[in-house]
Amino acid sequence: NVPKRHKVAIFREQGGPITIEDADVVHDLPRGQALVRVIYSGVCHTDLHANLGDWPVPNKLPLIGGHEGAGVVVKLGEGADQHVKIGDRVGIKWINSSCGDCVYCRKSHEPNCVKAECSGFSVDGSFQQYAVADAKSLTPIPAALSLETAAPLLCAGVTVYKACRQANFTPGDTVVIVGSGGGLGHLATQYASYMGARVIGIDTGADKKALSAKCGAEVFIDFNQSKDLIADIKAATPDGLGPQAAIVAASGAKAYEQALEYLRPRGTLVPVGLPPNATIKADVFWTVFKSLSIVASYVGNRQEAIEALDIAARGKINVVSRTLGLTDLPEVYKQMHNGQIAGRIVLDIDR
Ligand code: 8ID
Ligand code: ZN
Repeated sequence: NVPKRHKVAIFREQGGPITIEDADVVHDLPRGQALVRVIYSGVCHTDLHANLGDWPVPNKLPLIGGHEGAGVVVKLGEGADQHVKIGDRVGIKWINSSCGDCVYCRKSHEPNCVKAECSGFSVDGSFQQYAVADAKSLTPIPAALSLETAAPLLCAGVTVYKACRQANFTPGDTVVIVGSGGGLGHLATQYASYMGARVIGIDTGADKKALSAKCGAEVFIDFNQSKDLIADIKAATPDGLGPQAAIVAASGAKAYEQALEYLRPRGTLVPVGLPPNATIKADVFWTVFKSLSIVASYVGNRQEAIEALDIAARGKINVVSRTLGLTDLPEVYKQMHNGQIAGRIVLDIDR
């Protein structure tokens, strides 16, 4: 009882309009693939980068975006039953498939797989009612999480959970979350707090200030109001030496500018946000003299996805989202572009 036609949100050229259209449902599933009835999908800033085409890697065109899809398995390709069953509640994350055999997959670095396919980028994603995905790469959604709550965890949650794990802090250390009021940032603030960090949130505006506090940030600094960000951040750490780590989860290049300067000696910068045409400038003398690390973090593997959702299922993470309809996607991109979204927007795919 899977229909022949369904609703999709699609664009045909970089920067082109998003249109809601009827399209054929893929019924002929390749080996190892599953058909997922998507119920909700989060909207990540990456989806906007893909629409605008502002990254140096090309995406598929025309493209159905989306990579925070939560739904139910409705059909299986040959062999997919080794991984999921019909009726399973599953998530479609950014890594749609990885080969499993390359040197990176063998070491569990699935995001770096030489043949990785990305949902809503190199293959069609979750902004459609029926999406095809590699069965072994689907994330099981724990019973304690609604599909609506699980959606933002499938990219934003997994990504910042992994970033926190790579940030080299221990309980009691101070960690800066740059972009603490955004989709990734509000979850990073919570995962870092859960792991024992004292969080300084950086973002702008009253909504994002309130959200950062609600997510556990002890201090909030508005980057548009601070006259000396480096001094303000250092002053907010107990010994004045600066934070142990800075996780940059902002989509603007400015967010990276001073991070290496406010870190304490032996601190770690974790680049996560992906502003186009941005560089990280590291003064060689101070980087060496302060023994700083730069540890970039790119989504997570299947196990990290399971762990990120499990922590939320145990009530430790509060996803802050607002639900709109698939037809609202163009408006969501407008608001996202203008920095007006605190937390995450989730789309009800049937609306
Ligand atoms: O695996 C990865 N590395 C990964 C995974 C998922 C997303 C990377 N990303 C990237 C996205 O492509 C995007 O570039 O992370 C970035 C953030 O994604 P998002 O959280 O989905 O975006 P958002 O909800 O729009 O939040 C961004 C926040 O950054 C703030 C904004 O105010 C907003 O709240 N911000 C900006 I723009 N500039 C800032 C600055 N200079 C800043 N906050 C502090 N200082
Ligand atoms: Zn994403």
